[in-house]
Amino acid sequence: MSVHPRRSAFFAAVATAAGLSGGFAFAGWTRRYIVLGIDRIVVDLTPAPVVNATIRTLGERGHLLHVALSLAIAAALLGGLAFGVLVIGQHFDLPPLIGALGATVVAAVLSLVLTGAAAPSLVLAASLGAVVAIGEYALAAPVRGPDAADGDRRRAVGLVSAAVAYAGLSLAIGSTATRRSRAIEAEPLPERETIDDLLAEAAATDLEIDGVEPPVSPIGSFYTVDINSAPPVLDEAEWGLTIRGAVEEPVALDYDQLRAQPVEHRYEALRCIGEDLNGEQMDTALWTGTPLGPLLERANPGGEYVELHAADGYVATFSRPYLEYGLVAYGMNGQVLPREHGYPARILMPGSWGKLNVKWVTDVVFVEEPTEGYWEQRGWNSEAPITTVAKLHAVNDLGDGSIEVGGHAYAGTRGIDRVEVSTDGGETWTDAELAEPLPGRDVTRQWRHRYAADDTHEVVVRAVDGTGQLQTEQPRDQFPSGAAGWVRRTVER
Ligand SMILES: Nc1nc2c(c(=O)[nH]1)N[C@H]1C(S)=C(S)[C@@H](COP(=O)(O)O)O[C@H]1N2
Ligand SMILES: [Mo]
Repeated sequence: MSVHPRRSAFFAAVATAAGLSGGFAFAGWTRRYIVLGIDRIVVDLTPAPVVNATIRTLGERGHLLHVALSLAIAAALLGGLAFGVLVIGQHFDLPPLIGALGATVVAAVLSLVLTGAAAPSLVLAASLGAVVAIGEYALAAPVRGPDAADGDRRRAVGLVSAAVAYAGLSLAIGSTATRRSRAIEAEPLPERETIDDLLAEAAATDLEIDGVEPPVSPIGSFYTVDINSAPPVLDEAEWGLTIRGAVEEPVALDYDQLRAQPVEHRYEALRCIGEDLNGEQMDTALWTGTPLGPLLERANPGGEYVELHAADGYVATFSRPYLEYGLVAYGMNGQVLPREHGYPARILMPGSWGKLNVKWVTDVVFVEEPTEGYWEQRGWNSEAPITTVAKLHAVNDLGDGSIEVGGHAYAGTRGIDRVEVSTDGGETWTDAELAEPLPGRDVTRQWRHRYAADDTHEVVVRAVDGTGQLQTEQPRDQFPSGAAGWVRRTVER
């Protein structure tokens, strides 16, 4: 029998769309979806120079790039499979359904291997197989007669319309599945009144500058940075934390035991070492958890270096003193820690870049010799001191000829003493107004400055940290130790 490559490609494309839709309907945007299974491998295999160049040029949007690539790979694999069985079926004149069955089995196995999730894999495979079957029948029994071309087109349009409807429905169902996967059923946080008081206290320090985040970032606008494109969905009943390795007495805690430890509420900032100097990956939250110190005392570690392991395959490494004021956090801004930020628990360590603050943490492992974590293997410096920065996030025209500029300043545990603003490109400097500091060792601080201006001018901002050290003027790229320099912006008049 003759082979119809173009018509086979058409059916293969529709089968692919149906498969990817069906799989999404069941899995949602989670690891159970084939695209994210592939994404993990793509991220793992991407060479460090490419990862670092992407962070530098695209920042957070870099995610879109590898997600798009993973989607393309998934489509190529499924499309190639569907096309292959259709062509082979025609070539060898196989009875219909043989190819559909084969495609279904292979797609199911492929998806299962990539995601470990049976149900979404079956729905994906069955959706793909169904369209392959339709293709097999259509290719085996082409419409004949004078209206053949018209009949073909009508069938094609019908099939595409059905596929589009199926995709739309899958998208809707899949979004619900995504939302459901993010939901958490855990005991609400204790000491509700204390938390509310602390949140109110933070809100009271807000300078309320248009375009500048409040002192404590709401959960929805607190940045996220992950090596994966969807958070792992962990079950608190199966989760546990161990402190082990070079310790005298290994410690193991399950979720209930963690929640039964002494409670601490703490304002603490996180900032990603990969962010632009004036980037948005810097936020403060109010965290609830238990101090790591007493747990470490129980373990009595001998090793001088630490590895933190997490359920998403992430590892952070650093030397032991960082842990001294560590917190095992299970709450954020009065909520049970959201999945995006590490549910069931994450470690927070004052004075460290965001990347050491491991989410979905499972093991604290003490070792005798330094080892390399996920980002260290890619060339980043795990113990680089946090650079001092004053960000310029808002330039507001107040309408009466005056201008308001503002943002947040941060210097890790050194704190912020002063922020200086220049409105003449750095010739002269004025002290900015500072928000009352949040009571915390490692927090961001809002600043604001208002002035009159008639002409176009350049605003420059710089901070002085708690040790009296002025923010370095010398610009530096984020790789490998964090961005430095002064933020400048031309204001047009
Ligand atoms: N398990 C795990 N922990 C992690 C990461 C990760 O990818 N996996 N990313 C790190 C990085 S690079 C940063 S900047 C912070 C971001 O924390 P957030 O997403 O809660 O803001 O988490 C850190 N902890
Ligand atoms: Mo980061």
